Amino acid sequence: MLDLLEHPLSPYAQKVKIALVEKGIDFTVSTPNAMGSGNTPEAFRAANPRGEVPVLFVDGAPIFDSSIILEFIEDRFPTPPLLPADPLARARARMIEEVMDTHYEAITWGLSEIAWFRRAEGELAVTLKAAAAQQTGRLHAWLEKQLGEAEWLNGETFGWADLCAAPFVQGAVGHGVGPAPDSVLGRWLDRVRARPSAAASFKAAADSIQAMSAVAGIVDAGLFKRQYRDHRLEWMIRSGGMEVVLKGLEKDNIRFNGEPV
Ligand SMILES: N[C@@H](CCC(=O)N[C@@H](CS)C(=O)NCC(=O)O)C(=O)O
Repeated sequence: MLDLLEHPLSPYAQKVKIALVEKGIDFTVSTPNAMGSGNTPEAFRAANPRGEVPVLFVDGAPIFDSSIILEFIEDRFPTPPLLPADPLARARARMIEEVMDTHYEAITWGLSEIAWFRRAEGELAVTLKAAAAQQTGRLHAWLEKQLGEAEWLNGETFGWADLCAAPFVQGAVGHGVGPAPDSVLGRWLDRVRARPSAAASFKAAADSIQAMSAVAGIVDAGLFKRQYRDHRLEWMIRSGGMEVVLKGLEKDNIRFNGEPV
């Protein structure tokens, strides 16, 4: 029995959902109460000390971190394989995953902080958004290099590298910094969108965006503490948003990583 704790907008959770659907595996989904607030239920934090989704429960045993969950899924359900057969191609797929999880996600997270949580307005918002557009532009060029002449980032068939990149690139489209639709990467994204696994995940994300219009006030009141962690924190500082971090600390509406206990 597989039960996934997730949030539809989490690109990390989307990686896992797309993988499970591609493999034809049944699973349930639910979202922890107060997700993203820093005040999630004790039972959830016991399953993942970082208080993050996704968490996959396998007959009740929790696995956290999307990369570790994907490795588990591939080990436990090897058919159809999502990783290519060739060791070098497997390493390439995992490198793409790492770049998306760290560099790319930090940018779309930063744009969410501005769009949904109203961390920056006026000139500061313009500066941060311009930095994000430049950074995603460079990463799209890098992804196009990885794609080369192939149809999929994973090689000949859709797989690991594609499902690890697509939720993040789709998120960037929502923030207005996606690849041009007629570019090599834009056409790859269209091919991904045509797959039922990705289409279902992207639809669930789009359906849940509306709820985000209500969250800025809750953050401002300090009731919702956003997680400023590793690459995300670095993105905010190096893109010009040091004052966002300082204000968040002052207002006590940001937090850092939880620790394993
Ligand atoms: N390295 C983790 C990152 C997961 C992550 O950052 N999840 C976010 C949602 S996109 C989260 O749950 N953050 C907790 C919070 O916002 O309170 C993974 O790959 O699963």
